[in-house]
Amino acid sequence: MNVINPNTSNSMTDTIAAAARSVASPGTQIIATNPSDGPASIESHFDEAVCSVALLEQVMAGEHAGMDAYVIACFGDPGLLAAREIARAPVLGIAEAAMHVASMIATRFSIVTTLDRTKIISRHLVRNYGMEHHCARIRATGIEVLELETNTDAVFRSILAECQQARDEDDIGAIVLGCGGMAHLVDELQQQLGLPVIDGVVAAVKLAEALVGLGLNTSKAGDLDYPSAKHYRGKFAHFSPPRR
Ligand code: 5HY
Repeated sequence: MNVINPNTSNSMTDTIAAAARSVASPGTQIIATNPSDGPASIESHFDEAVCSVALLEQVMAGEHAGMDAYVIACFGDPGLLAAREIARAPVLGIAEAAMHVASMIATRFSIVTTLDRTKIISRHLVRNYGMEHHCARIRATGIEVLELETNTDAVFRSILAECQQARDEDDIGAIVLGCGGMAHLVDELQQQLGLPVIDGVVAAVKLAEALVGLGLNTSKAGDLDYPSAKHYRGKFAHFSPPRR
């Protein structure tokens, strides 16, 4: 299973890989990667657009290597549908996975994410995934993504504080963490909060295993069929969809 961190932070990929391996079944090999080209962190629509190109190159390479599943380990689920178009194997986004898992164990959840400006990205996903009924509120901590790797004590305290407010004010049964870079904080947060805290990385790994276990691949009937063959020019020529 290829767990792709779409930003270029190797250390964040290590954090994500550790979380993925902590729940992977014995037969599951976690191959954690990140592009070497693109944004160090993804905190805007522009970051998402640019990181998606390198992300799709990783999926193309995975298809040549016969990968059996992919996880897009960024809470914006950037490039998810495009990745599904070029992949035979299942592709899971951590936001989609976390929200679905949360909705199965609680009727309402809140999302606690990084910067205020990224809330709209989560809101679009809540709507796209039909989660408006379950998602009580999207809260931002004001923490930059890469801060998650630096002054951890201060970061942990402010995430905990926002989660406590969500628990005490939002009438919810679970909290969804809004960044792949928060994967290592789940256990401590859950212990201190006394309610389920969902990390999308581990949720996506287990859901991907379930789809593989069911023998299900990305459907090629309809809009997720392979892109029709055509010629891409210039530096994107290698993206030219082949004739099948
Ligand atoms: C993430 N950005 O999971 C998102 C979080 C965010 O680089 N990895 C990133 O703030 O949208």
